[in-house]
Amino acid sequence: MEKHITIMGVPMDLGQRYKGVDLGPQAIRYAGVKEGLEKLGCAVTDLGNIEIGRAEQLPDDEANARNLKSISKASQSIAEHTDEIVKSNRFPLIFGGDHSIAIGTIAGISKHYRNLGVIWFDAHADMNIPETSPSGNVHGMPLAASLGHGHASLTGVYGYIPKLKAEHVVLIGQRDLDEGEKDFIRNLGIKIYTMAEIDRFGMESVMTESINYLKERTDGIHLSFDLDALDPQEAPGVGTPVYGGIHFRESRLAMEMLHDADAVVSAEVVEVNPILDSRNQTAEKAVRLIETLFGKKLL
Ligand code: NNH
Ligand code: MN
Ligand code: MN
Ligand code: MN
Repeated sequence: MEKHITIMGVPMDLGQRYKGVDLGPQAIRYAGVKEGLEKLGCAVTDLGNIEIGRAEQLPDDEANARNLKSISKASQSIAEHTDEIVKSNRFPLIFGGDHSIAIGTIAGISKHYRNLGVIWFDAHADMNIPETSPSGNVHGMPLAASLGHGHASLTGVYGYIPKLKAEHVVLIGQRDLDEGEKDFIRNLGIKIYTMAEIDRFGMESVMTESINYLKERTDGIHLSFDLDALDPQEAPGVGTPVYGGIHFRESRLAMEMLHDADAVVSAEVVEVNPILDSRNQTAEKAVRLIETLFGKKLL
């Protein structure tokens, strides 16, 4: 694991309807992420938060993708900043903001890899397109957009399509899939371990399979971690909680295994909303997971 880390905060809240997710980066910093990583011997630079423009009232409602143009514009800037971090040979560690930021982060990272892999922890699949989205919220669309599906303002970010191939993606932790997403996952043959598979086979075998699968096919893995992947009893500070989720202990095991696999090249932690949290516990768990990803051991 690259020990030279650049943190970038992306206070994006345009991809969903709750105020407060734009405070996610500050909540994660407050939970001591830089100090924790430095204790592990990492060299950490924090760029602070990048600028996210305001929601412009543009006629994008008929596309069933709220704030489409504003998100598209922000994604371009997110991609540029992320690209710069990769170019400087540092590990991009990005804090959201809602999950729509992944459109930009993956756009900035993927051009540096022949076959970027993605491991996507989430209660949801984020594989909607405007035609299938039940909500019109763009944070439910970033994985589809990265695969080249959806509105051109999202798929075309940073000038190339697609950013990812379907066979280079693994989804973990899902328990709330929309009908259009289910069809999409089946038709594209996407590798997915829903909560049912985690319950049946255990996180260890799910991660062993996922890591082997991605290592065989890709030249680097981007970790996209939506905190709503965790059970809301343990991580209440998210806008769209779904019960029956991953326990903190299982997620820590997953991060231990990703550390040991030594294949993760970039990471983002998204959807932390401190306004909906209690005592910043969701951000604190996020920080414990990040530390584990970078090699913190219990003994
Ligand atoms: N699938 C739903 C939608 O598209 C919910 C998405 N919400 C998320 N995704 N938090 O991670 O609106
Ligand atoms: Mn998500
Ligand atoms: Mn989610
Ligand atoms: Mn180590």
